[in-house]
Amino acid sequence: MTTKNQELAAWVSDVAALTQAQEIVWCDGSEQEYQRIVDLMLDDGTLSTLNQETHPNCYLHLSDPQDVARVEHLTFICSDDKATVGDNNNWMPVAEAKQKMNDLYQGCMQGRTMYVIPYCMGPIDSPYSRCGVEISDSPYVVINMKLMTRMGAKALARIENEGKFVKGLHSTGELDPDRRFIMHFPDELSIMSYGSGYGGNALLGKKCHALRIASWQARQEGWLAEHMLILGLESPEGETHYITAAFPSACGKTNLAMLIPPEKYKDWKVWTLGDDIAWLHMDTEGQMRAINPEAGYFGVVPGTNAKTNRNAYDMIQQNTIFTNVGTTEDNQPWWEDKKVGQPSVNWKGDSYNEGTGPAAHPNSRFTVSATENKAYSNLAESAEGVPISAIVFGGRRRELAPLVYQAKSWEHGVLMGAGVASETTAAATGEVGVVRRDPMAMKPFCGYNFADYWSHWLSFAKRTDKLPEIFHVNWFRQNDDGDFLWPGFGENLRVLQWIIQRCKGEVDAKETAIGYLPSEEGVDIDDLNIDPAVWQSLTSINDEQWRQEMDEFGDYLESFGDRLPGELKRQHAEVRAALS
Ligand code: OXD
Ligand code: MN
Repeated sequence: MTTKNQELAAWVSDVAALTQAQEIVWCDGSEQEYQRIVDLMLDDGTLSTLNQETHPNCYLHLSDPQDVARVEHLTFICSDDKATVGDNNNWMPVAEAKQKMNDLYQGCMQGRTMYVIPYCMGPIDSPYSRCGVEISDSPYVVINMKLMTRMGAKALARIENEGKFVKGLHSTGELDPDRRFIMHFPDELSIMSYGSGYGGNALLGKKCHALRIASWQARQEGWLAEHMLILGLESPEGETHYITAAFPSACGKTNLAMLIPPEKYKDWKVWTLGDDIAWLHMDTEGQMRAINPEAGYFGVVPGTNAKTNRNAYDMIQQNTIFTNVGTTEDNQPWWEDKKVGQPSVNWKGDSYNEGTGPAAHPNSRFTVSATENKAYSNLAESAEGVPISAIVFGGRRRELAPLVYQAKSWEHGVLMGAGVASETTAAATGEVGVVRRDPMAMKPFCGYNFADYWSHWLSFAKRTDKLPEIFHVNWFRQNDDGDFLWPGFGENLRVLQWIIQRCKGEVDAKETAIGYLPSEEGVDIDDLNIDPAVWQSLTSINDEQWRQEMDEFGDYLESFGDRLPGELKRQHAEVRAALS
């Protein structure tokens, strides 16, 4: 296979010359190709077979122990205007970054196969979808891209028709952390990644294209590229509302997107459209619609069990690539909190001993096609996407943020999103458990200055009067002993139900300085045995703590200087004044 697209053909041959690849393989995305590459990896030991009786077509990949997460400190946005990139990103001038990367790529694929991977982010026939081509020397990338995107011949055909695509060049290099960079060139829609084979650093369709580059394009073209799940909530009467929700990495987006209603709500149904990324467009009627650009899940494994997420647990029993989990004596995948089986080998391939660290790396992952999910909505394949009723922001906060509250307006909702802060997780290298500001859960992913990004969000208010309602949730409140105050998981449905009732104007709420909170009877918790004092603290605010929070948040906003939209300042001042 080659291509009719001159630009693509020329780029492929330039890269082959630069990297001195031994062979070029154009990926067609077929099942046979997938199997062929799996077999090749089984042969060279970069993949191993898991127990095929219990886990048919499941494989295990153990990454380099120094390459287990996204590397935010080595991730750069390169454009000649530093101010446009903003202090929320690492910045490098284009020429310097290109020089650095071209030096690294020089001859890096000698003796290796260079795969050309055309892919489409979003349904292949959707006007909202965008295509890209990743060139990579990693077979692991090829099989993951096959599960995560619409990859291969159909994507190439669309590229040849449209003529426009994002260019992503990736080499695992030597996997040396000192020779590792993830560079983005939004002005020319290109990405260069070197030195890591892991997830978001290497599967360039995901964070690099669908968020960092896409957020830049979205600003220019009037839409939003967001770190959000998309779900449909169907009532017993058969009415479905669609919700998007933004949470920082490893804060339960996959669990929420696949929620199984508790017994009391068994006639309700949650449909999954996406678990990580949403592209939001306004249609000609002024309705915001969402598509999921991805076609599969790259989910965090630890904690997934039959109780916490039955759908995900069932989904990963077959046709799944596991990365960095442990294994049992009989070669089944094993991870902390799986609740069944015992580990015998850990994620480094060594025999497992209690007290020498977890069996599965905390950021170990499953890669699986979305079609394996029983709750997958066929509307995820629809070209026009789904209409969004509510946008939910959330973070992992031990204290402060109530279980749920609603913004008073779109503009106030933008402030709420900008105010997201969360405890860090193992999804990125660095300290875990420290609260950091993570506006719209986009801190690692917004490809341009947050101040301009907030202006862009605010601008939607002028375009339509049918915008979604905005909410904030916090499933992670704890008492002094570290116990969670809210049961979470399936019970979160009760909060989603309140959210939809609020969107429909069916239920009253308490007005507070920070937004509308559930009134006494607002959320159905009758059968949950929650102590009234606990419920009271989940659904009220501590003015003193909030004053402090708003002051810190205000300082953070001020750090964006003159670019900070006046409207956001006004919204902040209003909330702060109401707390005084
Ligand atoms: C992810 C992440 O992998 O956010 O989705 O890190
Ligand atoms: Mn994510």
